[in-house]
Amino acid sequence: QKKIHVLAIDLGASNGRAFLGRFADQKLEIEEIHRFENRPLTVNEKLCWDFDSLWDEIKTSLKKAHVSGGFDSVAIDTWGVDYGFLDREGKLSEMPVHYRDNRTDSIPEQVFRIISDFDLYRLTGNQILKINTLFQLIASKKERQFEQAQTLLFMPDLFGFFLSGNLYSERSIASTSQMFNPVSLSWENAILTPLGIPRSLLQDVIPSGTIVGELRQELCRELNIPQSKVIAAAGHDTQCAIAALPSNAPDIAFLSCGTWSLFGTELDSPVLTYESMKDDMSNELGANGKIDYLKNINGLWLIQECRREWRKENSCLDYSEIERMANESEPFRSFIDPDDDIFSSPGDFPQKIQAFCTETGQTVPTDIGAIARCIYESLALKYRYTLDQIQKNTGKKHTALHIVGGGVQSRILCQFASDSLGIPVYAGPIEATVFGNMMIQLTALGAIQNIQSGRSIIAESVQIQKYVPHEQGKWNAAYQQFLRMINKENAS
Ligand code: LRH
Repeated sequence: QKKIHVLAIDLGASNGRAFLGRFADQKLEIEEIHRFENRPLTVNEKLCWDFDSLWDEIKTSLKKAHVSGGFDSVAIDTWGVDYGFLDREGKLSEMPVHYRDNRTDSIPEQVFRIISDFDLYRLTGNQILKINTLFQLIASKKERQFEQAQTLLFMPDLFGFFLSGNLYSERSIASTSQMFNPVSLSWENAILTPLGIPRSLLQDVIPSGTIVGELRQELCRELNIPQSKVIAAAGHDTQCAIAALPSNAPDIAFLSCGTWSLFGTELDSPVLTYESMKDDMSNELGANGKIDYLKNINGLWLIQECRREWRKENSCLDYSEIERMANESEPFRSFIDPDDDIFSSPGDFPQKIQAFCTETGQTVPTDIGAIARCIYESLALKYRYTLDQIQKNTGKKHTALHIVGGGVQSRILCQFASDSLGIPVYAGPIEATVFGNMMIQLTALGAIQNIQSGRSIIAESVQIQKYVPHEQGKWNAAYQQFLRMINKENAS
């Protein structure tokens, strides 16, 4: 069989990476060819994507991939919800704003006066989060950005336009927007019209894994590379990661673990009940057309932000050292709700965690180990809270959890997840987003049949680490303590 080369470019919260995949004889080998920073810029007091530098890095990735053996196709994925506007000439009309900017702080409440939260949920299935595209768009509208804008493109589609010159809206990323109906698989006019969002801004939606065109000729000339196909894989990084679950067992519980913790399971149809909305569950479209019924939980962002602060004193502090200190700290002293609003924007997290513990009448963690332990335990307990909600809303029972993504490297978190849930955890692959992006490209190219075959190939080619639950009695007691804290918080 001829070798097929695919290039996956993944723009993540801490950095962007380009990987070249070589596929032959039903085996996929991946090689990292480029890594670069992806830091937000502050422009006019707004947190923005550093679009120009990212576009330069993408071009460097294309050149490096050419030198490393060339590629038949390329696909870009990014985090969900963010977008950019093109003007009448097809030029970027503003720097795309980063969802961590606080411009949407009071927007959801303003929107609920026109459409209730339950109507938004029933029509889109998206967990109501102030970062969702819909709320960002209302902020853009208030800032009069619509005046210049002719076209809205979600970030992976925006880079796809720069690569191919074609306009489209890939389905997985559209389904993070709170404007897309997961049943009719179309933009939801019952939301767009009353909120004054012109349908003409939005592109027609195409399924994940569509070949959208070829690299633009001028771009190939500029970089001195041959043409190759541009594919809309799953534009949404989470959906790439889920496509790479190393198992085809039914009713898998998964955790796509990185800056965010996306905890959920695959379903054939969405759950759009009031109870599901109250449980903060999302229904997002997977690359295989299934519904990913999941919760967005603030993930290793909490540790990343603490480390940023601690590094001001100790510039060498790395994650393994933080985990070692957490391991040596006393268990179950205090818990936070990882999704409390104070943890949504950056800045002095150790202090924020201490403030949360003070306000909830708990022991205040003072050193690095105690704060980190509080975070890891709280995340693991929030996973159990979420699994209970999922099982209640779907009537299904899950007997194992698959963890994929960078968080697989956090052994303490994988172990605590198993302990807290009382089920085995299978951890790996770390590079799930890249594997998934590539498998979806290979499906589009006809080299593999479907996502299911891709998952079998991944299961055979990567190492999976198994964790089994320990100390069940203690974790059950801790969960009761966590529930009391979280229910009190929700009530207040
Ligand atoms: C994870 C992720 C997640 C959310 C968030 C904004 O990277 O894509 O699924 O959408 O970022």
